[in-house]
Amino acid sequence: MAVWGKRADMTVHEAEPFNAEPPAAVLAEGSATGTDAFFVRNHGPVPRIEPEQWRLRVTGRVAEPLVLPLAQLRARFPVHEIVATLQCAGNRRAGLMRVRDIPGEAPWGAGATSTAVWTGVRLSDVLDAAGAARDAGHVAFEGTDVSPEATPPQRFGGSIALAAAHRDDVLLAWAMNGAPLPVVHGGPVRVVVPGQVGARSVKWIERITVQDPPSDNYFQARSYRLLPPEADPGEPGAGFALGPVAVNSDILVPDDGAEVPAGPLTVRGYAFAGGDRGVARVDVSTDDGRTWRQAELADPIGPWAWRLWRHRLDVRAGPVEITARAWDTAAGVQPESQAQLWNPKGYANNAWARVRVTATRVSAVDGPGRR
Ligand SMILES: Nc1nc2c(c(=O)[nH]1)N[C@H]1C(S)=C(S)[C@@H](COP(=O)(O)O)O[C@H]1N2
Ligand SMILES: [Mo]
Repeated sequence: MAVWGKRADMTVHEAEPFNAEPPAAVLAEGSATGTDAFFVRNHGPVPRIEPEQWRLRVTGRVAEPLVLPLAQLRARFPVHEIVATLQCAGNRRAGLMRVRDIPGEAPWGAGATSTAVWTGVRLSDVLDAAGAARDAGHVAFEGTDVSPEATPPQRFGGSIALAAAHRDDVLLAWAMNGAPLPVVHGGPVRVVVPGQVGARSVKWIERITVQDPPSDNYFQARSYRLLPPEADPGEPGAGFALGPVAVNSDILVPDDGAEVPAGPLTVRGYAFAGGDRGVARVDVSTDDGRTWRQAELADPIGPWAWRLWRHRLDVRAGPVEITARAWDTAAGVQPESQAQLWNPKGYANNAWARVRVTATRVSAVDGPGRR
């Protein structure tokens, strides 16, 4: 059944809190993801906020604390629009789980990432209006939703460095793909921090605090950290907080395990690089990386968006393993092995994409018995 305005064919990892990803092939349909297909990652119940009741509080190391109703936020600052990909740190976790179990975490496939047009105001303009201290260290965000994952339960929050918060394209967004931001995506207003793991794009934003240390919120201090393989996931401050997304790609078409007709086969996927990096190239191999061919990248739709890619292969009957890897503009490349990336929370799997398909003969002449 369709919920939260999503397609009926979403893979729902959890109904409550609602966590769902679209079928991989749907993401390949266009560079911007339809709102009804955009993945959802929640850590607690979706809060219901009346837009008229909503207030944004800006506090901490500011000359003038602000309390902004939605109408004022919209009227007082220039409107800004970006196309940005959100990618959950748990995207592609299922691959890591095949290496070693990761209890209590959802087995996200290729679809914990999506791309949309976001409209709002620049966080930087709001920080300037509040007279935020220029020498502060971090900007902390707090949402309305209370997550039972923390003990005791805590509102979802996180932080980014002040320098990152002043980047032109960090938004307080109230619209997604040209329509009011849906409740499940953080409506009335969310943060969009392009290029960083999805967790920093805090939904249902209510409070922004300018401060020196990073946020001590559970989702910054304990969760969304990359731990060494043997670390205890409950240990506070272990590992490091995830920020910019490392270069990644996945194959969206064909599906892993699919049967395809022998002959021409178009492989399709996405590639994404966070931080200041862009996607430079995507390579495809059918011999486990001994040789590679370059895939065709779709035109860029913005500096913060993924690049869809395609590559035409000619496959012979039998099993075929298709591998893909993306390079970023700093010559970073996806690592080969998921085993080497395994970490206790299952984050940041950017190993080579792999799908195995079986190609079957189609013509009558080449039918069974003539192998
Ligand atoms: N308030 C709040 N913000 C949140 C979350 C949340 O659970 N609560 N989840 C975060 C995570 S982990 C991700 S990946 C993105 C997902 O955004 P989406 O649900 O709009 O796809 O929202 C982030 N912002
Ligand atoms: Mo996430």
